[in-house]
Amino acid sequence: MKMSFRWYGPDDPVTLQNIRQIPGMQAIVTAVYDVPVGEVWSRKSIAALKKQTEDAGLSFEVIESIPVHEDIKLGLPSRDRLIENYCENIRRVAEAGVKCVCYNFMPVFDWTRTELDHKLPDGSTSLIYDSRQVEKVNPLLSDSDLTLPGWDASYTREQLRDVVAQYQSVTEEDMWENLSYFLKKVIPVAAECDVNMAIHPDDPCWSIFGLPRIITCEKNLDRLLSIVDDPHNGLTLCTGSLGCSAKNDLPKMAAKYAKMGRVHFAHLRNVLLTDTGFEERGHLSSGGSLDMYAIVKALLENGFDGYVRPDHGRMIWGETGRAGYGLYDRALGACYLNGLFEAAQKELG
Ligand SMILES: [Mn+2]
Repeated sequence: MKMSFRWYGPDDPVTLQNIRQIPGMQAIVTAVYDVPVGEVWSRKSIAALKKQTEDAGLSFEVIESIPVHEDIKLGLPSRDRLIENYCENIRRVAEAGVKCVCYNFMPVFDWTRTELDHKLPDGSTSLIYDSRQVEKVNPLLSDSDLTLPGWDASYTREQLRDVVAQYQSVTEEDMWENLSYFLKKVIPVAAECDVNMAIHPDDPCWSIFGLPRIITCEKNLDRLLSIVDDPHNGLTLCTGSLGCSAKNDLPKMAAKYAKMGRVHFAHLRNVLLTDTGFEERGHLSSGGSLDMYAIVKALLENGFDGYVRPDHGRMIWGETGRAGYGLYDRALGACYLNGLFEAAQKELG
């Protein structure tokens, strides 16, 4: 297991020096943010990130993410050029020593929450999802005042309406076809560069606003892995995203996919399922609905040797900043996960 931490680049209020001081920290998870989605990353930007990371004593081996342009997910004719750019980005990060690339195939919205600073009983704040709020929102109505926090600010309301409208005729089967088209071009390049592609599950793992979402459950993960049966076509096991649905048995899925050698990256965090959705909580098992130790043990028992990172943290101790991505609670999460891995390793002997 290689412990890692997401860093949003030089503008991130959480510094590389902060991150380095977390016990057991080895690698940084980052991305180039200075070009629009779909374009080729400059070697200069990649090299600068690598240098900053390595100067801080951390390794530059995981990218999260190289985002997939909407035209690829929609299967538009422009996708061939965009997929070629995507492949070029894989080649370029591989040249810089990157071993693992996290990405997702969610239409329009990377993740959806209804509140980013929900106050928990202990006074900390976290991200929550309440289906009653989501049901009130219709992104197709551009004059609606209702929006959700965390929506991609690079879209105007009209652009958002238009891109959501484009998906109205796209079925789940269409999404599978578009994902297959993408994987069949991208995975051979990743294999050639020995970069492990690690798809992130949809968050939450069900359809919202009528948008087709397919990376949601065991059956669909099986299908994804079979599209290109190559170890470079793998998963980011995000327990918080898959764990939003009680139907997903996370220890079982961790065991199964680790055994297949397809878990390259694990986002390990807890969620508390509620009657109307879920709340993000601290990482500890007793704080939420997931048995984090069972998940870690299942990974280790089945030969997992990939990257791990704590995922969204609460805001604690008065910290402010990017929702889910403060320093303190994620650092506590990393320490807790280190403890689970140490215990599971000793138990296995
Ligand atoms: Mn995640």
